[in-house]
Amino acid sequence: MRIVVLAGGIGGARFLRGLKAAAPDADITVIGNTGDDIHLFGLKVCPDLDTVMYTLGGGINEDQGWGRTDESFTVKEELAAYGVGPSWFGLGDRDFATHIVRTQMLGAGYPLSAVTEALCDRWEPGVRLLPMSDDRVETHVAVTDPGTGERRVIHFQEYWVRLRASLDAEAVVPVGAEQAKPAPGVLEAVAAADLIVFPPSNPVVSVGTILAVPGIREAVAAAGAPVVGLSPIVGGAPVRGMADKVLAAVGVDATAAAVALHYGPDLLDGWLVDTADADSVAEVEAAGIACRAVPLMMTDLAATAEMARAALALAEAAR
Ligand code: GDP
Ligand code: FO1
Ligand code: CA
Repeated sequence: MRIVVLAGGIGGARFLRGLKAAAPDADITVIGNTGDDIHLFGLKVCPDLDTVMYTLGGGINEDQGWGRTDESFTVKEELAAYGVGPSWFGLGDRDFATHIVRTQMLGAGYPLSAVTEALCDRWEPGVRLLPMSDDRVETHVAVTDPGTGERRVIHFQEYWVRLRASLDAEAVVPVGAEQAKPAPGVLEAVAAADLIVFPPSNPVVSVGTILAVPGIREAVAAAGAPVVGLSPIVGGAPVRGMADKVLAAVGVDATAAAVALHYGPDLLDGWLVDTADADSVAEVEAAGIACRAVPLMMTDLAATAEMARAALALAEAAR
C-alpha cells in the first residue's frame, strides 16, 4: 500500500511513528513543509524536515519535539560572545552539523530534495521524505507592532519562537510559494497513492503551505486515492502550538469541524475528530466528508498507532 502524508513538524512526525507501527508494510512518502525554513548564520535550517527525520530516525529531543537529543549549545554561546544573534533561536551543536552539511550541499548545487535524501541516508527514517519544493518558500506573518502601531511582516519563526504568537496574526503569507514548483517525485507520489493523509499538522502553516505550492492542491484533489485527515484541534483549541492564531488569520474558527470545512469536500473524503468533539461529526458529514470521533491524543505510540488504524479504516469506508 502506498501512503502519502503531507506533514509539518511535531504533529506530522509523531503521527508518522504511529502510522509506521499500524502499517509496517506500507510504502510511505512524506511531503514535508519547507515554509518554516530560515537562513541563520549563513546556514539553511529546515525545522519541519528535520523534525520528521530526527523523530523517525531516533535523534529527536522527545520532550521538546524539535531539535536533537543530548544537545549542547557551545556554538550558540560563542556566537553570542561575538554579539552575533539572533539569540532567540536555539540552534544546538549537533543540529548545527545537519545545517552545515545541508548548506554545503546546496552550495555545491544539489537541490534540497537530494540533500534531504542524503541526510536521511544517515537517519533511515523508514519513509521517503520529500520537501514540498526545491524552491525557496518562507512563511511570513503580518502583525501590528504594539510599540509603534505600525504593521510589520515578520518571518514565521520570529512570530512563533521570539514572540510566542503573542500578537494576532493578521495575515499569513507563504512568500515564494506562487513561483515554487513541487519537488521531483511529489506529484508522482500523490498520483500513485492508495491513500493520502493529512496528519494532525497545522492546517495553515504546515499542510496549508504545502497545498499552496501550485500543482499540489490540484493533484491531491484529482487523486484517485481517498484523502483522510485528523484534526489538530481538540476541544476547540490546538493541542500545542499556535494553530488558533494562524487559523484566525485565514478566517477559520479553531474547531475540529471548521478545519474540516476549511479543507473542504473537494480535498477531504474523510475526517477524524477527537471524542471530545463528537458533537461536530454531523456538521462535517453534512458537508460531504465522512467523519468519525475517536481518541486523537498522541500520548504514546500505542494510542498514535490506534489513530492511524482509524484513519486507514475511514479510508476504506470512504473509498
Ligand atoms: P509543527 O510544525 O511542529 O508545528 O507541527 P505540525 O504542523 O506537524 O503539527 C502541529 C499541530 O499538531 C498543532 O496544531 C497541534 O494542535 C497538533 N498536535 C500536536 N499534538 C497532538 C496530538 O496529540 N493530537 C492531535 N490531535 N493534535 C496534536
Ligand atoms: N522552537 C522553539 O520554540 N524555540 C527554538 O529555539 C527553536 C529552535 C529550533 C531549531 C531547529 C529546529 O529544527 C527547530 C527549532 N524550533 C524551535 C522549532 C521550530 O520553531 C518549529 O518550526 C516550530 O515549532 C513550528 O513548526
Ligand atoms: Ca512547522
